[in-house]
Amino acid sequence: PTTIHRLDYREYPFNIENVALHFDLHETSTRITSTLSVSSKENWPADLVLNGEDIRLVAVSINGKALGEHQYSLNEQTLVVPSLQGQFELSIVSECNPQENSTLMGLYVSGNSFFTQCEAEGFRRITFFPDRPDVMSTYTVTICADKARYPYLLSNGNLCASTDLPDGRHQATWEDPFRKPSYLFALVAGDFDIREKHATTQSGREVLLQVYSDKGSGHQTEWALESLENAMKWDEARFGLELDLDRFMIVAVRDFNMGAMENKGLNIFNAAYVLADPNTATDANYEGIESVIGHEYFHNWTGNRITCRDWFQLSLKEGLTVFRDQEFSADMMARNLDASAAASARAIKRIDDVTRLRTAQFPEDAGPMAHPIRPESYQEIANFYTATIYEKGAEVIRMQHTLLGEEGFRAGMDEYFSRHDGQAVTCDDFINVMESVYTQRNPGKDLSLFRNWYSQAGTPRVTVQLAYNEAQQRCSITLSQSCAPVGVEKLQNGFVKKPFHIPFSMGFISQSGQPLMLQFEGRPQTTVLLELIEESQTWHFDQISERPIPSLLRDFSAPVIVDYPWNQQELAILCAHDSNPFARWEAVQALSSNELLRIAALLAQGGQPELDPALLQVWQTNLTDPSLDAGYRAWLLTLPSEKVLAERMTPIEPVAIARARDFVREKLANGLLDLWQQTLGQNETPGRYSPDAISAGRRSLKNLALAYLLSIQNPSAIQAAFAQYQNASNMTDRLGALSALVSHYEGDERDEALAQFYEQWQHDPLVVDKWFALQANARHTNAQTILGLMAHPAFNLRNPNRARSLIFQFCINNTEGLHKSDGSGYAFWADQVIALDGINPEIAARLARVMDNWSRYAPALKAGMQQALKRVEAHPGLSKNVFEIVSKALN
Ligand code: B3K
Ligand code: ZN
Repeated sequence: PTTIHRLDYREYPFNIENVALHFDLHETSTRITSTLSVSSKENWPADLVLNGEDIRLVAVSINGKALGEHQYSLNEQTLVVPSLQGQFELSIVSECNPQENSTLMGLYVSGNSFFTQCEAEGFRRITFFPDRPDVMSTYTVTICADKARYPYLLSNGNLCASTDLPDGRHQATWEDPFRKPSYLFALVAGDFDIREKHATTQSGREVLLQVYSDKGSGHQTEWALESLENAMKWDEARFGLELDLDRFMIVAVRDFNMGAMENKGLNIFNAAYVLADPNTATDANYEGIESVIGHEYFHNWTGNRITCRDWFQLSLKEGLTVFRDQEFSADMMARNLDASAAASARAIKRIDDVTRLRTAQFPEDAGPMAHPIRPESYQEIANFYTATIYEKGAEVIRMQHTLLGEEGFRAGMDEYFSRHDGQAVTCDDFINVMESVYTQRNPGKDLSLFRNWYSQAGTPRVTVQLAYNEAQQRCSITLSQSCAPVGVEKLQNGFVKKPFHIPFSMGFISQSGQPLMLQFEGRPQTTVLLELIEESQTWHFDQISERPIPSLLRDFSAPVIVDYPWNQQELAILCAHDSNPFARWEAVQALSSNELLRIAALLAQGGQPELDPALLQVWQTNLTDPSLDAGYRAWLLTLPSEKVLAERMTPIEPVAIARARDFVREKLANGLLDLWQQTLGQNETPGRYSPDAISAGRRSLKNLALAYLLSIQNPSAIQAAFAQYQNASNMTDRLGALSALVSHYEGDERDEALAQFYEQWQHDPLVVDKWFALQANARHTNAQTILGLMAHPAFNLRNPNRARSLIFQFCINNTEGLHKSDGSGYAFWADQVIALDGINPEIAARLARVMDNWSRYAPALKAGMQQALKRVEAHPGLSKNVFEIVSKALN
């Protein structure tokens, strides 16, 4: 496979002003006629290179004259018409087979409808075209199809004509007035339920918002439509950005490779991020829907109006749009709350996002796929829709927000649109704009070192030293940064890493738990923002009357790992008193991680652990502190995940980590039995279901208490769990109870409940996914169990949601099942990667990444993982998607 390098970018030599597409839709053979108005950029001839994959060329003509086979060259990937110059009209007729398209890229059939997915390189599976984001054109699309089966024919922009045709067919023509790259093209044809609403934009234009979903699922789209309207209002209020089309459509599809896609005016969504009602969707589902609907809607400006010059710039739109959706969710969660509840709602959102970063991105940044948020090279771009591009990309934008402040950041965004609207640009263009605002507001300072966040991979480590001089009443803080080479950086000779510009937010807490006032930059503050730009820098704080406890990296002001040797007593004070809710949670994480890792190490050597009473004390304080909201309390009382702990263990002993968590969970359950029981009873949410932050927080705390109590097989809690399962009025409670039972209880009633759950919900695919996922994650589930479930009539490997709910859940989350010492988990993984690769390489490559960090595991496991990787690598006919992942892992 060839490697594509960022520095090899060359402009496309032609402009394509307009694209007229005509689709004659048939399930097994769709004919597409594409007419392009082309003009050369230069005054000399150039080859016209068009991408095309898995499609059959029928005819090519220029200005109406058919080209003979000797006038072009065609291979598996490209159609080249040599030596063209000036202005001309190019017409291409081609055919594809949507029914047989299991890759879900290009044009495909799902259920009884047609859908498209073009980002990143799917348009070339529809027609021959320069399928790259810097070629921007206006599109006119005509769709013809059988009217009875496909009454709705949708594409981007505005509907301008529709007519009936002979033979029961009909056609519709859509025009998108905005220039766009091919990856934003979309087409949908089928029969749907529609929920719609007229809304007025801030400038007073009336727009139509629509949500299309499977026949019979229209009652599940209320939340999606509400979220869409909220997103529209939010982008106006926070960024002054208004919807630029007369209509905005969202269509839900059951077969989809990822979450959703921001096609201009016609977003196509995985049904999992659209459909919800209280009985079938959990609080987490409601939150996910709001955030993904926001994300895709926000792309209209950050992605569509201003797009990427090339795919190396992917984080330009993704990092920025994730930052925007995170802020949207935080604002939505904090809406209508008093100041303190709003602060904890925001902290919860931040904790959630940081947890995702630590679970998915930190390991990526330490492994064979490590790459900067603007990668230097790739073999398959589909493999680079990563946590680094998205989540770390969002952190890099957030740091700019922190350095510029809300107002400065908004000024920068305004300037970005005024300079680049309608263009395909680079990350450098973005940072140049932000730097112009930063320098204006901070004369003499610039963002030159900040740019290293775009060019270097790896998670920097910031080591903190504190020196206190009692006589001078002065406390000095020294920050030192380091970041070892990772991924491809290790292969580059003489590669030297440059320092990062790190905004480091911190405060001091007194020994009695009070926040200390610091004199900094001429004013008193309890939280200060230090800007670390050198390898090591020291700051002095005066009038500090006692040795303080530092509260570090407040609100996670930079995506780094902090090293500071707090002792357990200092941590305990922070755990109970830090006035920054995020940092308080961090202290609990630090304290409990230390304890869990100590116990895991002991267990790995066959030792007998004891629980440090300090941990029990912290849990007790946080269970009873009356100032805490339920949702925030739930986060404080949740043990760090296996994945977060694994990042701190060398070599990784996954089963010891799992056992240590069991041990600590049981101790905390037994030691605080009454408090857990009270918590269970005090957090009911009677009345009509609402997904708001306060109610969702109560449910999460209650279900957490239930899980603790079931971990020790507490008899009354088992009864309570069955009662909750039977009587639940919403899916969060029903699933909370069932999952506590499935994870911790072995009795027959467990299987009865599972069977009953399936019986009741078998008609709803998203609930059936939950049913598979529960079992994939259950204790005692092994590869054999999963193979058994794969034989269930409801299982279908071709449906990505189903594959994810069973196979991915098992391989990603079921530590003990995957790492079975007989190697059965690894063999299962290899078999499934190979099977999926024959169907859908993009999905197969995602599963392949499970083994990324194999070399960091304990020797006995590592050998088995390597062997499984080698088996996949040697499989004949492997896709370039999977090949890139496994070959990099083995390198
Ligand atoms: N931009 C799409 C992702 C497309 C991924 C294709 N492999 C969804 C999003 O980030 O909004
Ligand atoms: Zn996106």
